[in-house]
Amino acid sequence: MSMEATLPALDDFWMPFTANRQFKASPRLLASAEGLFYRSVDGRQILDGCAGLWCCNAGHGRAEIAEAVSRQIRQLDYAPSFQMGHPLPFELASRLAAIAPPGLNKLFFTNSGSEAADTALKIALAYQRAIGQGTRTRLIGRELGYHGVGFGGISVGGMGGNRKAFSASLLPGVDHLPHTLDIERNAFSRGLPLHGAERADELERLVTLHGAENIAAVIVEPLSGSGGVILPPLGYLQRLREITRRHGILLIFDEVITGFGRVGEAFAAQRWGVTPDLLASAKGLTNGTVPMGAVFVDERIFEAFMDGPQGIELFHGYTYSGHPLACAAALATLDIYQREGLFQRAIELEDYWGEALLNLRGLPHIVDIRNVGLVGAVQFASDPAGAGLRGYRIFERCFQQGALVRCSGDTLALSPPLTIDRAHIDRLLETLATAIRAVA
Ligand code: PXG
Repeated sequence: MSMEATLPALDDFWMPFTANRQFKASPRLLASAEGLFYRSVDGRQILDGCAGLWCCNAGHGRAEIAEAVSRQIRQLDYAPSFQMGHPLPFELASRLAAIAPPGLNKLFFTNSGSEAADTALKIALAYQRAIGQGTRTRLIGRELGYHGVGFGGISVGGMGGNRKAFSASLLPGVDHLPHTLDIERNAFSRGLPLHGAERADELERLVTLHGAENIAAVIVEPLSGSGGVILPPLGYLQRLREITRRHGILLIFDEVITGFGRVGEAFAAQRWGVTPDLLASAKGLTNGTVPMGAVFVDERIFEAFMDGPQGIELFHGYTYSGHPLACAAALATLDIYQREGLFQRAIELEDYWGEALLNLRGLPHIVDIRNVGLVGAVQFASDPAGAGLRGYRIFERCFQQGALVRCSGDTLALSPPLTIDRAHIDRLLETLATAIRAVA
């Protein structure tokens, strides 16, 4: 029997963020995964250049996680978390508090990055009200930012395509900072770009425009992933921190992508020495195995709620907040990260990775290469026939040649598992170079 004959019909699954008709005409299906590799349904090895979707930081098929989850489902499959509890989320919260940036030691659990981002925004709004700053209702996001797909996330998000169809129903009172992509000044930077910290000063302009007393929070990704791997210029995050603090505005980092070692240290906040008031995470929290998100909250914010009237302090939560299987997966994942020193891995490999990426310079149509930690991006000039075509062609070709990369428009993004080594970095980038030569 041919492999194809065993495949299900593809008609009825409405695929997320996918060109469904194009995909179903020529599907790319993965059947299994182990270590740094996927195996496709037609039996080909695919080197994972994306850690799945930025989430499988410890690589695939980790037996410790599988065993922890399967033990847990037998012991306690589900327990309600409203006015009830079970030990695991408490244990996990303590473990996370121990690796968190200073003071961010209170944890709210969600099931995804979108929910983590929305939860952080809601806590920020409720906090301002709780401390008598109820006029602070505005939220500031950033152009090209991505905070998932909830109404809060797309409102503060800055990717036009994700907002257009919902334009009339976005949150009111949102404004956006400019993004920090500046190819003219920063193309082919090694690590964080030198130019552009002053773009943080746009926040002063928004404060003047709206009044600080009306602004609750600013939310940014320390580095924008989905927007095309846009790095923070040196000093930029420090400046945002200084301005938000001076005006009583909360600073939220969305570290759904940057968390759990992607840029070195546990979080970008630590790598770049800037501590936000709230931090949203997901993805790498469970190595992508069981859906889970977590919001790290500064203890002073938490205490403000605990000082209020007795009763439910925050009217927010999910049926699956602190789900036993997700907690078991996260605890086993943290054990692996710590045992294998994976939060240091992106720092150890950063120079080699950056150098290897920059070696692609000179291949056709490349206008910029960006790298930091174990993140990379190669940006191409758009094909005159249409934006995104060139990026998609290279992505497809890489897959045919045995490497998974991501394309967002004409930018290819790379974020391999932190378990990658130099030989596999070489193999990944050789595959990419071959694809670029063939179809760029
Ligand atoms: N915030 C950030 C910064 C993200 O990158 C989310 C929130 C939403 O997470 P959930 O779990 O709700 O999807 C994300 C998700 C890509 C890509 O290729 C990135 C994401 C998702 C899918 C693709 O850049 N990030």
